[in-house]
Amino acid sequence: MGGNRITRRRFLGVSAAAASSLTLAGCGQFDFLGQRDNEVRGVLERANDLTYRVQRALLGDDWLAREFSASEIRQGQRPNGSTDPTTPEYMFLQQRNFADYRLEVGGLVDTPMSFSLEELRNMPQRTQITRHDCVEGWSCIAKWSGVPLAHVLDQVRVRPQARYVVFRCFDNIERGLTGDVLYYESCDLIDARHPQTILAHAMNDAALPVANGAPLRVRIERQLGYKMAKYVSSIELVDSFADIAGGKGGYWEDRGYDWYAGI
Ligand SMILES: Nc1nc2c(c(=O)[nH]1)N[C@H]1C(S)=C(S)[C@@H](COP(=O)(O)O)O[C@H]1N2
Ligand SMILES: [Mo]
Repeated sequence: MGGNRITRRRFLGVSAAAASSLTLAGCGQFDFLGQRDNEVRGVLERANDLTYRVQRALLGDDWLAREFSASEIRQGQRPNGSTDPTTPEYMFLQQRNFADYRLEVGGLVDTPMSFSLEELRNMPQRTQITRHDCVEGWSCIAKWSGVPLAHVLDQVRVRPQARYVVFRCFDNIERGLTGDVLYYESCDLIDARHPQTILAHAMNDAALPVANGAPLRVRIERQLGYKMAKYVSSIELVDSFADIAGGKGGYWEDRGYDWYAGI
């Protein structure tokens, strides 16, 4: 990677400055934010939006996350969050070693489709050794293999109105009296079509373990760990995620984390 990488920390400085000038100058030159934001939304959320805009503007859409060599894989990928889903749908599939699994892809597409694991494994594959950074402060280098999400999106033909990809997951990250809360995530189409964004079915040269998201999890290598949905059951193309769950685009986002978690 070039010597010009800008870290998230430096961005947050830039975007905090941008956010305060936004407050002073009003929303004049940021009308695209004004359409979605209202007065109640916090400055932090604007700062996150600006982090996103600034990162896109300064770094461009195409830069690749750093890749490592096999000798830099020091330990297994540390499982985090859900590690053993107990929803009936998941346990049923797990019992049969995911032979009946099908990834559903729908929403704003011309041809909704579903794919078996074998079909996904027979598509063009990409393998990459990358570092996973969890917001809790730990990192792991691991090798991931799978089909580029861009390839899957091309099969179903994404409609022009689509802006985001939503990943729905099998795992009940919360088990409450009122029912299970399922994990979900989302990204924009720039990250969805990025060459390192893959639907991974293998990790460190073996089938993806249950603890790390079997049978399929997404890798979005330029963002933090919580964006990388495990146990993906379906993919939906949408023009807004305002009406999904808490409306912020992900399980952790609904609980206050940034939607754009660029590293
Ligand atoms: N479905 C689902 N995906 C998830 C999570 C989760 O709890 N459920 N946790 C997230 C978080 S916070 C991290 S750090 C990574 C952990 O991935 P790993 O268990 O393979 O290390 O998965 C992310 N994706
Ligand atoms: Mo995480």
